[in-house]
This record gives sequence, C-alpha cells and structure tokens, in this order.
Amino acid sequence: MNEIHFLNRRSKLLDIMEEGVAIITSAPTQTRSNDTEYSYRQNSDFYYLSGFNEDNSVLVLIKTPTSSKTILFVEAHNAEHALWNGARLGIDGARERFSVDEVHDVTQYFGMIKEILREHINLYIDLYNDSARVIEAKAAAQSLHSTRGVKRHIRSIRDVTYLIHSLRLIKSPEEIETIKKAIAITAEGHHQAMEKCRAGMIEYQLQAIMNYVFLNNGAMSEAYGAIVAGGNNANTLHYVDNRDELRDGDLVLIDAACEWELYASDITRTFPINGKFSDPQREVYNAVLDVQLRVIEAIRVGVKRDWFQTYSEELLCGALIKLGVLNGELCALIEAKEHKKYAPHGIGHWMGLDVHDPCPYVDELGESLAFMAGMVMTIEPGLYFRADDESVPERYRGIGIRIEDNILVTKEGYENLSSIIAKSVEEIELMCNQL
Ligand SMILES: [Mn+2]
Repeated sequence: MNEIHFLNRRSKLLDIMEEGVAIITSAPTQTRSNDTEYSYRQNSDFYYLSGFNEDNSVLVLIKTPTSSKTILFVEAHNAEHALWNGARLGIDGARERFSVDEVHDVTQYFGMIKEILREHINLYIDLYNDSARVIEAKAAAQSLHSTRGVKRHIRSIRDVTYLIHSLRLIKSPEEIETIKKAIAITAEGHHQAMEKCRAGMIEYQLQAIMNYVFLNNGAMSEAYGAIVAGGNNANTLHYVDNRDELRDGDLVLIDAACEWELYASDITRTFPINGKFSDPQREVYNAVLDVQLRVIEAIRVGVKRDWFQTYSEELLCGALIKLGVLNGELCALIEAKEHKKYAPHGIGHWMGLDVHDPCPYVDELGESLAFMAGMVMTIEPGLYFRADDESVPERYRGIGIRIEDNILVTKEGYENLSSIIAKSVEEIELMCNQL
C-alpha cells in the first residue's frame, strides 16, 4: 500500500480528535523460548496509521486549534543489530520513506514527549494495553503536573483505539484489493486440501498442504491458528490440535486462511474425506449452505447487524426443525434458545487487519450499527452434532459443519469476496476427485 493511504488515515484521525496528543505504539517482540522470539507481528492500529513494520517505534499525532503535526520515533541504525537481525530503516531511512513531519531517535522519546505535553490538556492512548512508551507518557504528564510554572496539564486521558477502530470499519478500495489477494491464496490452499485429502492422512498434513500454498505464494503466515478437524473433532469449535487420523466416511472441517500485507482472510470449508458426501452428511451440509446463502442474500446497506443476527438464528432454528433435531414451534424454540445447543456461535465478525477486526458493532448510544458500503464481515453459520449427543437423530451424530465466506458490503448490496472457493456439494465433490 502506498504512503498516501497512511497519510490520509493519519489526517482522518486528526480530524476526529479534539485538540491534544495521540500516542500509538508498535507491538513489542515476544519471547518464544529462552532467547528466541516469535516471528514479529506489528500492532494493527500502529500499522494502519504508519505502514511501519519495526518494533520499538512510536507514532505521535499532535493537534492544536490551528495546526497539526505527526512525529515518528524509530530505533536508530545499529551495526550490531544489523549483523544479527538485519538492518533497521533508521532515522534517515524513515525520513525518506514516510511523509510524517518529523522523525526522531526513539531514545529521545521521553524528553520530547514531556515537552509536547506541556502544551496540551487531552492525551489519547490505548487505555487497555499500556505499553512501556504509554507508561512513560503518563509519567511525563504526572511529573509536569507537579512542576511549578507549567500552566496547562493533561486533564483527560482517552482511548485512541476506539477512534482508530471506527476508521478501520470502512475499508478503502486498496484495502479490499489486499484482502482479495489474501483470499486468492487461501482459495488455492483450500482447493489443494480438497484435492489431496485421503483417508489415513493426519489432520496436520492438510494444514501442511495449506501452509505450503500460503508460503509458496508469498504470504507471511496464517491469519490465525488453523482448525483442521476430522469427523467429531469439528464439534470442538476451537479445535487446533490437528493430530488425529482422517477416517474414511467422515467429513473434515478446515477453518484456515492466510494473511497478506497484514490483512486477514478467514475461510471455512467442510468436505468428505473420501470425496463423496453420505446422505446424512449431504442433508446437514445443504441445510447449513441454504442458511449461509440466504443470510448473504440479505446483506445490504442499512440493514442493522442485530436484525441480521436474529435472522440467521431463525434460519438455523428452522433448519434444525426440518432435520428433525428440534421439535416444536419456531418462535417458542427461538425464545427458549433451543437452537444454541447445536449452533452456539455468532453468524460472523468484522475482518480486516485483524481476523476479528476490533471495530465497533454498536454506535455511541449502544444501538446496533447498520451496514455501510466498505464494511467486510464473515458469514459463517454452522451446525454441530456431537457423536455422544443422544438428543440428535442417530444418522446425524458426529457431524459438524461450518461454511464461511468473506463478504464486502457494497452500494448495490454485497460482494462475496471468496465466491471462487468450491462450496456446493457438486463443486466440492468435483474438487475432491480431481487427482
Ligand atoms: Mn471467522
């Protein structure tokens, strides 16, 4: 993504801030074991505003009644660090690459932030994730408060993330393109898993096939820990062991996707390990698919998210009645939340720089948000029938199915960004029997 996009985002944040200082910090590195680290993943908010991928950096936005200024603090180039870990961009490099007003060595941060805060009354930080640099800023504000001769003091500390997440809710055309790139690679991963799956393989071997496709196409990593769940394992919603054998006659549920330039995709497909749905599997599969298609069909600008959740629950409950899992009258069953036992999770979530984008679901008054063009959400209905659940007709026991696509709300209605991935019974059986 081009520097102009990051510049635009910073000016949008300055627009919705009141006068004051906003501090957004990079993610810390995380120790994996002893002296080795997890591969670095930037804080999504910091990346959204800076496009900068190094740790130990801070972005400061300053707004006065008449002007604004952006400052980026970065770690200076260091020969020792460069030898072991590769060169950092450094101060001159950052000045060249980023259109911020000033770039400084991060070692100057504490002294400079103290000078900056002398002039302001509002401080915007991540209230719920105090990083070392945020703690330093608070300490600077506190010491100014007890310094004689300082006329203005920080009087309110606000959450900057809420403002950033409100901006992140609506995706730009460039963000949509980036998400589409992630989905294109993920699609190939799912298709290869369908083609290469055989009874007797281990779940992690399907994960390995997908990860090969992700890395081989230049994606940096999975967007989240993959779920590869054969048979009854699909009924454990966050199953990530992925170490069981895939058995002939079972389904396998794969919830896995890659990240491209820090943007996520999030796709689930469920398919027969031997390439052919049994009758009971097809019945449940088509019930879930029908719900998914109808929910997607209802997406349009102006529909409230709450209505949409309710609608999907009605459809799932109706499907459970049709399958003979629930008996009774729809409204009464919904009222008693009887469907929740077999369809326990929500219909979907915002998706973007985070797989579960932390964007708001309600407005300032707590009212459910209505869909607007540019929002991206997952639609992922599922039905889960545990093998040991005697309340379920025997033919359906041990079947767990989820189908998940990534949907963009458009002016005209919606665009299914992942429509290229095999989904109908016919498409899936064809894909499974390619090789
Ligand atoms: Mn999801």
